[in-house]
Amino acid sequence: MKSSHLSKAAQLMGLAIYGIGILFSSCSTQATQAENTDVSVRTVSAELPVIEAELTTPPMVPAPITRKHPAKVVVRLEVTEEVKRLADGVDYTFWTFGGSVPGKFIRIRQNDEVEFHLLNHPDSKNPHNIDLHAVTGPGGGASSTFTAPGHETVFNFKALNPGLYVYHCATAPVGMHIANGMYGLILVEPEEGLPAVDKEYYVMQGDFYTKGKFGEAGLQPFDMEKALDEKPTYVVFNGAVGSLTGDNAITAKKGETVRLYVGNGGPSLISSFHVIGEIFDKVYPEGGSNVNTNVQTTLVPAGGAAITEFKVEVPGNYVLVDHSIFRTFNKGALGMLKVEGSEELAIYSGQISDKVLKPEGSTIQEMPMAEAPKAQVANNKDMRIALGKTVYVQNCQACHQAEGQGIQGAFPPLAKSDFLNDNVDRAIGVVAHGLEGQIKVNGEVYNSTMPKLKLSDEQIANVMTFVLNNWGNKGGEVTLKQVSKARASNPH
Ligand code: HEC
Ligand SMILES: [Cu+2]
Repeated sequence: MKSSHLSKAAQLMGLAIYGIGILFSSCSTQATQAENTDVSVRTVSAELPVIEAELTTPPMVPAPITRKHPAKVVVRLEVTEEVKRLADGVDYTFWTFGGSVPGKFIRIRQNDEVEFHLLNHPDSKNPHNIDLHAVTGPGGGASSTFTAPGHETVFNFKALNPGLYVYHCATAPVGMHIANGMYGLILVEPEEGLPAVDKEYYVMQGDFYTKGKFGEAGLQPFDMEKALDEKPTYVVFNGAVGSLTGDNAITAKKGETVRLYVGNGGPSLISSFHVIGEIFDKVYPEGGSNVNTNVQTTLVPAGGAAITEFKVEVPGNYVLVDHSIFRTFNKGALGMLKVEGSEELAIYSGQISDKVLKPEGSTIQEMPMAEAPKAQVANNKDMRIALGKTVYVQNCQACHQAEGQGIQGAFPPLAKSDFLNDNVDRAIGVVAHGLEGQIKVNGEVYNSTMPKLKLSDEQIANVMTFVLNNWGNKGGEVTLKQVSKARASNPH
């Protein structure tokens, strides 16, 4: 980033106020540090018990507070700038509070006095500060915490208001610091505490702006133009595509009550937070003290939060989404809650029947996508299999299912498919062109439509290699040559 670019951006974003705050703070912070090395001198109530705050990495939340009195809580949060995974094959230089995006979860009690230490790792290239929305006072702490690389600043605040609050960096250009992942949540429990629940999790949405398209491989730089236009490339929960799916999914057991502390770092988008297949029994809208009951979707503003609670009565997978739904299925805002337990057929029966209603003259649909994204290039079979798995999860799994088992009568199996194993080139053609009409797979007749997906040759080679090397299929590697040959041949 050139500095001229930054200052232009800062002006465009109307950040003059923050800029001034930072100028003042950088002077005053240095002065206080020089004169006053014992920070506890400035603590208001020296007789309070001193507690070192335990901070957690998302999606975990610190244990509920059981003490019945205020304390002096010492919070130490270290800023880092580090390259981490944004999506499979896609890296990004994140700026973090505590090494994760969102930053570490802070849990305190109303009327606690917090001694807040902001550390900025010596390897950082930029100064940072912190504005905690739980703070009453100018800048929410930003004007007291401007911290150069390798420095540590300290300020105290008293948590007057209970609630769930966002914290974020407020160093110019503020939008860029937030867009790089500098946000997190701080919970100020009311004096009487929150009602006990069985599971608590920390989920925070954020939008990311990369030079490359969604899924474009490599280390992706921040794109200021896209950020100014508020057109994110990625919208994700907990800092990366897939940070709450597969092995990273959050879990509960049937009958448990789950509480989600939901934040939205933005910097730009408002989240329409929803859990598919659940109704929030309770929502504390905007993280405040009121409770709404029986809510389907709750708005979480940029720089805002909400607490949602629901009892999970039926086992299965529940999908966390931003119901501005292209963000979920095309930009990454998809999480998963796995609920274990025995079936609950009286509440949810599962499918009872399925009849085919096929309009006359239906044709193969093309997935609307401008052009296939540039995929990461595989240089051996193992890499093809690994990359192909991502292509499969994103493009095929919805129909052919997680283990390639298909759905009887609707989507043919890819696992042990004779159609596939008997003639791999024909199967590649199916993926390249789509397929319509009657086929027989493992003795079962399918007469349905597979859409033509916009995939690059590289992606098709990867996904077919992945399929061939899983679920009892015959193995082998699909080459780019095979794919381009299949593309050139006539569709069935
Ligand atoms: C929207 C649902 C859908 C998606 C997405 C989809 N398929 Fe299919 N696929 C089908 C249907 C339906 C058929 C059978 C078409 C017919 O009956 O003519 C099929 C057939 C096939 C076949 C041949 C039959 C068999 O079981 O061996 C292969 C191979 C295949 N798909 C692979 C893939 C791959 C790989 C992807 C992802 C890149 C994919 N499909 C994505 C619905 C889908
Ligand atoms: Cu910052």
